[in-house]
Amino acid sequence: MTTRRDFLSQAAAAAALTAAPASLLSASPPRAATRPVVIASANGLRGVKVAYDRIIRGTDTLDAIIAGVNIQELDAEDQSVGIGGFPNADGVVQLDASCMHGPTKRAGSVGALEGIATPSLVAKAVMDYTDHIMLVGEGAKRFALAMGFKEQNLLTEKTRQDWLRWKARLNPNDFWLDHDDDVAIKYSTGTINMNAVNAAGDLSSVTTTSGMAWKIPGRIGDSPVIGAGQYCDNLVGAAGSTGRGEANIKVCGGFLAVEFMRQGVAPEQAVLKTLERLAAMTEQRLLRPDGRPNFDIQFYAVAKDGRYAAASLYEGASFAVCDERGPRVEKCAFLYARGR
Ligand code: SD4
Repeated sequence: MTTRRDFLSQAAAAAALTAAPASLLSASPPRAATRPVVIASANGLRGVKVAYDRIIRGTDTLDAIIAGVNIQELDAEDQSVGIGGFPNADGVVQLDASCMHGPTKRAGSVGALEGIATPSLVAKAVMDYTDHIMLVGEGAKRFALAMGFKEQNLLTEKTRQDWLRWKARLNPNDFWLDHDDDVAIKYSTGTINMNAVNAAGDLSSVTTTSGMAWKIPGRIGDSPVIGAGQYCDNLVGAAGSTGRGEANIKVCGGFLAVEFMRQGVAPEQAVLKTLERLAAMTEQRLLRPDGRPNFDIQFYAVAKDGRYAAASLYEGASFAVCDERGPRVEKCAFLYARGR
């Protein structure tokens, strides 16, 4: 039997449904932040502190997080980003990056950029100085040089040696001799994604990477794809990803995580639901016998009100965060427990 109270709440729900088209854009967006927060992939621990300190001093959120990721781009020891990043199959370092600035609703991106150590800044230059959003390859490099960026050799001796080992072991019947077989090549998973919100609730996001080690020349991953590698909507939140880019591109994961938050879903559930979609979209050849993906990937999200979260397909990943409690590493939520 329908009571008067049931009837009234059903009527209210029906009225809300009637209003659906408008609410699709504005459905319960989180309130403005009361406290600034910067979150990043785990390799961004130094960067989140730099970005947070700048935001507190009034620096724009995008300028602040780009300063944060520049630390990894210029660190030759980080083999997943900028100088020292793993090269492609030809031994050439090709970098991808993209950024979004919430308050101005603008975005910039570069793909397969060679010879410039800070692709995040080139992506921002595309955003600031052109009517385009994405430049790739030779055109991206010419643009960067015209904007005053300096060309340099991004291949360090360490990454060249790793590439040589990979190449020599590719095929036992080629003309390359295998050496030092006892040396394991370190396949670091890397890339840096960073997202921030300031006290006014303004948001930005950036992702920068050298992409997959030994990729086919010209391959572009998710990092420079707006809506995949990162996405930001100043009404709602920002999100980004590290891990297997090919999997992320198919679900537009950065965008999807922000869309879940737009619907009122909390950041942790938003990134977990994004991972669920990604797992469901994984093709058969990439599934383990137990039906789970045979790769890992992470999503990071911050809401306009300062709530934040990160999640990984598999247990064990961590991420970096900085707020009024200082910089620290926290554990990612996960979809699948290890060993189960
Ligand atoms: C890519 N998503 O190019 C990047 C790689 C990455 O940890 O994040 N590795 O697919």
